[in-house]
Amino acid sequence: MHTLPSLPFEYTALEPHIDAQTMEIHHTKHHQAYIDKLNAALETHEGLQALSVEELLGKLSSLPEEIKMAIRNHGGGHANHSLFWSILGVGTTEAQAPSLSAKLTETFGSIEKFKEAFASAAAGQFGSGWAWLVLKTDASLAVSSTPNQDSPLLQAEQPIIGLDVWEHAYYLKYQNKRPDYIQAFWQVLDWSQVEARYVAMVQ
Ligand code: MN3
Repeated sequence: MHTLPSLPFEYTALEPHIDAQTMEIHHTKHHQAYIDKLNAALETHEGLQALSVEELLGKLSSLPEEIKMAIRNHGGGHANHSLFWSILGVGTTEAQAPSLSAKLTETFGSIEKFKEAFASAAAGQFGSGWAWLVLKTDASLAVSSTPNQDSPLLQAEQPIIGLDVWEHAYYLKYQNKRPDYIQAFWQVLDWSQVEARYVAMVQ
């Protein structure tokens, strides 16, 4: 059984950038619903119950047809939100991500140019979805976006930073102003966590 991970901080911790009510509903209702539906899909597939959600997404094409869509949507939702919570925090800067910062500067020209590319992908994702910084199989970094709950793992890309741009992630505070929410994200991104993710991937 997949279970809801607890947040490493209080629901109020990201105020005023992400409000407590949004965080609580997002975590206890939206994320929990993906987990419930993922578990329901796996109920009759005992052989798959021991796999992590990342393992399931990585082998989606070989899974039984009748659960592929559920794993893609609800397994993706579980993996994406688990990552999202883990990289949120307050009061850090890219100085706490020396290896990743160096690679971002090499790839995009500067941290500011990376942020512009990421914000553009997040703003440009039509409808619901996610913006990503991913590590590709050739060890290069790329900014991308995916619709719905599609995980970069479906393309064998490893997500380092993910930003939820579904309206449920920001509508209570930001309404239609998605770009303001995207800018606020930089205030609550925990660079030490994304550094740890990156280092674990490349070592
Ligand atoms: Mn969400």
